[in-house]
Amino acid sequence: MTITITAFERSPDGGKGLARDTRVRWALEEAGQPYEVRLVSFAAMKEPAHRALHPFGQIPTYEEGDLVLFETGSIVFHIAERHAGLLPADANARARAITWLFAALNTVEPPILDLSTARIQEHDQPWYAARLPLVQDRVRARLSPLASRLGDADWLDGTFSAGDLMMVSVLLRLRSSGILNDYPNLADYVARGEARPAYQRAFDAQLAVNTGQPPTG
Ligand code: GTB
Repeated sequence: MTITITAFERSPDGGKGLARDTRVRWALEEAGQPYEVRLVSFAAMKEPAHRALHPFGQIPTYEEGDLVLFETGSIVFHIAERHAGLLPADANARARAITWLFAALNTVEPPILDLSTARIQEHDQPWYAARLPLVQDRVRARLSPLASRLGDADWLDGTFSAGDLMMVSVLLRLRSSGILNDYPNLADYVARGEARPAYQRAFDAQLAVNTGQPPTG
């Protein structure tokens, strides 16, 4: 059955892979599933036709036959459940991988988004300089224990899983802040994720949309 996702017609990041269709593309690539992409403009996202797929008028969405999903956590989990490659077979290891997927979205991503919002939207506010260190501290309060838990392991719980896919996707948003440089094992972890052929294919595909160049791979 054809899988169709939606993505920005033009991502505001110009193809750095930070828009959330990249994590869905990555999951589909890891699972070896072909997919189609419908590009939507900011205006079209707020139209009833798109809101029927995504009540909040955002990307990405996921369509597969009668099934329509939104929220990248739910989409990646769905892909991981239906196809091999993103969740271990052992029931307890699987539950732990799902725990990391939730941890990435519920515990690690919120302060990272807050930092991103501060840097992009609040930098000209008179209180920005006073607030920024507080926001950065809240990011560090998540990165320090995450770095301790990862230690010198390649992945968070044995083999690469949907939990790592989501955690790396979330951490990538920090790159421009420079904070990851203070956590070398997390920086290496992100680099390991980015080096995966499935990530490269996903990245190249979204880049092609944003530069008008066909993917090379
Ligand atoms: N919780 C939802 C999920 O995980 O699926 C959040 C979805 C979401 O935030 N979608 C964003 C969107 O549609 C695109 S990814 N925004 C348009 C709108 O709300 O009107 C977030 C994003 C956007 C741009 C960059 N960037 O340019 O760097 C990075 C991330």
